Amino acid sequence: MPNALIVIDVQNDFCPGGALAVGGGDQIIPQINAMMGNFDAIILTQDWHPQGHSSFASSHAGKAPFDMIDMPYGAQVLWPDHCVQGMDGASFHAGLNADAADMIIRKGYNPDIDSYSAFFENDHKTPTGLEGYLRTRGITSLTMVGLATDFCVHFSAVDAAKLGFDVTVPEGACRAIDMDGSLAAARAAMQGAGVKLES
Ligand code: VGL
Ligand code: ZN
Repeated sequence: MPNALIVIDVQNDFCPGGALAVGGGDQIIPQINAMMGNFDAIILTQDWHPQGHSSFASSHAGKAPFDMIDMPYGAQVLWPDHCVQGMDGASFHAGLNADAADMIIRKGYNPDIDSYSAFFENDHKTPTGLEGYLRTRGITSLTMVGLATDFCVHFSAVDAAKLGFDVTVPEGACRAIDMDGSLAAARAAMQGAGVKLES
């Protein structure tokens, strides 16, 4: 059965020196590039926010990065401004073999809703279209790698498993933000949804 490698958000802002740097975020890149030959399809996701996005702390008076806020769709962590459309921080890391991608899916472009998952925005309803792309290509098995384990990889993997895809997350090819136990919670949620965690 056709399989796909889904590379989540390996962008400058999530790598050391970036606006929302994930520790060791760039260390996974050689491994991800080396995996690409083992899949029928390679899909990259790109966090892609307009200026003033509602997930940015700077858009909310009196709020600081990593504060929480209640949005109409649920609780939302507020982030430093990151991955602004067209800015260098939103570009894929130069070391990533982005030329190998069959498909690049952008997310987080809706000013009012964040989108951690590659499948649905954070309202868990609005689709990105990735499911249709995978199904029309006959892809049933997904391996998810990238940044960050506890946010975008986590939400993408859980949604994919709920949609019925066979999902594996090799954790060595991911790195986490890990705030307030978020990595442990993400691992439990992924395992609970039937995602296979590998080293
Ligand atoms: C991400 C926080 C905000 C991620 C994206 O890629 O995990 N995290 N936007
Ligand atoms: Zn984001």
